[in-house]
Amino acid sequence: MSELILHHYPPSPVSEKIRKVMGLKGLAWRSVTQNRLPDRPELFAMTGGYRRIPVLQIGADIYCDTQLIFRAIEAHAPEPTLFPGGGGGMPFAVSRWTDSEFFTSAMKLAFAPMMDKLPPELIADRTRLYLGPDGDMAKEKADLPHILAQLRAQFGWIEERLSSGRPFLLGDAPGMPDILVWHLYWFVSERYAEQAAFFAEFPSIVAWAERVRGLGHGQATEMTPAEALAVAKDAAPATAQRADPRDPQGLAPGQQVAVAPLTDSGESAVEGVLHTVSRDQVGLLREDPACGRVCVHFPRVGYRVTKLG
Ligand SMILES: N[C@@H](CCC(=O)N[C@@H](CS)C(=O)NCC(=O)O)C(=O)O
Repeated sequence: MSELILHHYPPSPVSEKIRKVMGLKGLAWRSVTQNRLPDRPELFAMTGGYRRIPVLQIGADIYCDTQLIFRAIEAHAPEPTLFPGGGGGMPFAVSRWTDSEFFTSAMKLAFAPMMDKLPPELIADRTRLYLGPDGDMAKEKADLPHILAQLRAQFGWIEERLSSGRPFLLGDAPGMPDILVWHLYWFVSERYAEQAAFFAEFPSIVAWAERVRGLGHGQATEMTPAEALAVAKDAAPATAQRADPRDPQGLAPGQQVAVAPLTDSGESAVEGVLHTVSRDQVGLLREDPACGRVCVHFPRVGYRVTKLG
């Protein structure tokens, strides 16, 4: 069976979700450390320019966005499940909140107070990416009390849930909702200097976080970006063609399409030939001399698929 190859970088909170999936499932995986700024030629050759991190690679199948990476790893290694007690579906809805309003509040707290100590090009890049063309991190820094009020209320919902005494958000076993919240707890606790005072009013969260921390990250072995590219080149996409006659856009395998995020973040679209279409994902075939033929997978929610030609 092909190895799980995760393209990520250590301070990436969104990647921390997937590292924690590896821990929850006790998986062995290959770790490819990418640059923190988008100088990632080997990865872009495979994805066709998808800007974000993390990306999961299984042979010549490339999975973009954690929404889809959760599903890809669950399919690859079903036990222990990310959805204990039949808790599927809903965690993806919860992820729309954790990845948007909750993430934005945490991101502002992680970057704004520290902005003068971080490389200006990193601040400029992330401000554009997360806050759009009118974003202004200095303004966010001046607005810290408001950011804290927003974040405090949202962590408060989690405290309320955990104070029922169950060890994890779905009950007795850890699952995807724990990982969604963990990555924001981790982001704030790693970056915000006053984090201990901030979390002091959330004893159930602090105790839960130690349980989630204890799940670890599985067993990672490093691989270089060039080695990962060679893995793709030696493999063929393992995904079978799939059509969906009910697709509301009339998307069908064989069509030339572009896939782009819905945000106003200045990210470029990825182009390819549709190979799989379903209610919640699409897969595009692409060719690049560096990696041969690959299938690049995207979720539907949060992305627009446009037919070309
Ligand atoms: N919706 C994406 C968001 C990914 C994301 O924003 N990741 C951050 C890193 S934590 C990123 O790509 N930042 C810009 C970069 O690293 O180039 C997902 O769930 O995977």
